[in-house]
Amino acid sequence: MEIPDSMIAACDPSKQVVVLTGAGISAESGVPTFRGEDGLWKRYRAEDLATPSAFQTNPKLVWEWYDWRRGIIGKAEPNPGHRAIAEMEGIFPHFCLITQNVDGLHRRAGNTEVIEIHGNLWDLRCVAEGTVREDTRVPLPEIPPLCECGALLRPHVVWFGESLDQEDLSRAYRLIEGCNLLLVVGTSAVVQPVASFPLMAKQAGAFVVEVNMDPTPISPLVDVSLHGKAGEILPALLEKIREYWGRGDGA
Ligand code: BV8
Repeated sequence: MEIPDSMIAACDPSKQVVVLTGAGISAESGVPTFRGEDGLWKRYRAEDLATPSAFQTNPKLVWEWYDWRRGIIGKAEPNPGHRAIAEMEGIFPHFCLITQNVDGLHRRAGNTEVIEIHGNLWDLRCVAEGTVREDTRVPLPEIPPLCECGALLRPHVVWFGESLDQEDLSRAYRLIEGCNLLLVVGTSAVVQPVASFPLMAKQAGAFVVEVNMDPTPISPLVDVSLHGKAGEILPALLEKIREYWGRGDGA
């Protein structure tokens, strides 16, 4: 896969860089994507399980799905794609990662400037008190888990039909509208409002690059589309940036 020089020139380490990721960045870690043929749970669509009404109706079923996903993610390791994005945080002084993923693998890879805009499935929230605690036990000892107050605990994620955290969203909008370079990795770009971020960045004058196995609805609007596996493309891109712009990490 050829990475055009025009793209490397846009990766100026002095620039404001935003990386936006979706489930595709975790695919090479063995974490099923949502809409791929490996489908998160063949019998159900994510849109039918990751909703407040599904949880209201059958908290046990929704928790079985999340406990199953936590089991897979708990055994997963960050892959070279995650690690390349973690290294980018060290090269670009003005860097932020916005991820739709709830698996926590970017933080495990070393990223600290991260907005987990759809939450994190290792955090549990009391439906009555709103308090949040991290619980990484796999499997959970009881399904559905209960708070000390007796109320249900839910995954601290944003479900379909739920609004995103306002602070996260405002920060993400500021970053998207102020960045010079947006790298969009491994997302089918169908879930709103995040799916509109690439167009917003483009309209604000950013150089937008897509890394995906397949074309997506945003492919016609990006400056460069790199088709292939994120775990292969991102390390190659990082190497080219280092060659073109100097080591960047002081090496
Ligand atoms: C909102 C957390 C305001 C949970 C997720 C009707 C009623 C209510 C709302 C709506 C409605 N109709 C539309 C909406 C809006 C809705 C929406 O967008 N629906 C879609 C389905 C049309 N959005 C919402 O509800 C959002 N809230 O709008 O609030 C509001 C409030 C009330 C009423 C109206 C509006 C909340 C959305 C958040 C949902 N939560 N996750 C959990 O994970 O359990 S979304 C879920 O999808 C994940 O976060 C996931 O990340 C995200 C997006 O999917 P992708 O990450 O893109 O994953 P996908 O599998 O689709 O694609 C993977 C890609 O990777 C593919 O392109 C593939 O080619 C590529 N790939 C694969 N392998 C690789 C690779 N690329 C590179 N390398 C590889 N190796």
